[in-house]
Amino acid sequence: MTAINKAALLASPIAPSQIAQERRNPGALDEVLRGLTARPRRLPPKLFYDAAGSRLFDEITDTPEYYPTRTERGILAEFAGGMVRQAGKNLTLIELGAGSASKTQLLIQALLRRQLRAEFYPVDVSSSALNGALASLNGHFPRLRVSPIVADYTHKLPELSSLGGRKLVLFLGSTIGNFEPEEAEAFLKNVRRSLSSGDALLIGFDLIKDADVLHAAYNDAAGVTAQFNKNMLARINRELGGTFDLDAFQHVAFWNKRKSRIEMHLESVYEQTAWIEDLGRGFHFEQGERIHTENSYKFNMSSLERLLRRAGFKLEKSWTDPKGWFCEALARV
Ligand code: AVJ
Repeated sequence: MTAINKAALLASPIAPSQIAQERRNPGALDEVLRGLTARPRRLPPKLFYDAAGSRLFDEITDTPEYYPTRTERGILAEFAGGMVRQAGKNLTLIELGAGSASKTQLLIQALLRRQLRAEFYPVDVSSSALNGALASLNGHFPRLRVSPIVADYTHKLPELSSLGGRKLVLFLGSTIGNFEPEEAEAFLKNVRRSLSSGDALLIGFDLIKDADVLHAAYNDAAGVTAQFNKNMLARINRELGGTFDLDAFQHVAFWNKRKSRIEMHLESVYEQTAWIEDLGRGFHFEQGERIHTENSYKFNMSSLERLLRRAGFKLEKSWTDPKGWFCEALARV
């Protein structure tokens, strides 16, 4: 058994220890404490994605305002064949931040038209999202072997060197936009180091566009994004014994043109103190004080090409939609 298969078994999404972990989460304690005592206050976006948060994100992708997912799906639907052909023969797929892997099916389909069998290693922090991926893929693709890996790939990438075939790492959905520019570069350097010459990366970038379109995508009329943002606090309540009143915080999202990013914050509606039992302390908020929960960086062709080059990749080919709203880039080690 290869190292990665062992890891996949150990990190099995149905391990009882992980069910217990959804109630009390010591791993998150340190980051929550550091973030809430920092000025300005912040919480890391990966805390969005527990079972409820992953479900809410899927709901966001169905809102009429949130264009990235359906735009990227359109690009994949049209060009998946060309993408896997460009990547090369005998591919093994690894997807970082796979979530429910719904867009990936388009690439898998295209891949299985070119090769008899394939292996797919979806990696995600959310075991419930991976469970969904596993269930939908296993029935659909008998020639695909799926080995899910529950891991925080932002801290440590799974060991890829023992995998056979030419590796194609997928990093879809513009998740790269959640990293600060220097973190994005360091992260992609890490990915590069775990690959061999000839391996490839297929990465999705959300592109800079009209400010109103960007703003609406993060302020949907149905309020799903607001709920998603507040799930961060709901999760602290559930997992760390917090007393955050979700009605006492307001969802704030806006386009920061100078920094080329959407910012999301939670703003205290009035002066208040929230307690976190597992930290044994309270946190005082002034009226209007914000917790910065997410940045979502947007790119243009030259900024994405530069990022890839600095990380040691060569942009080989890219695909976009008719409006030029989203870009799928194939980069080679
Ligand atoms: C999954 C990081 C790409 O930044 O657009 C959606 C997350 N945040 N709505 C994004 C998100 C608010 C999303 N990414």
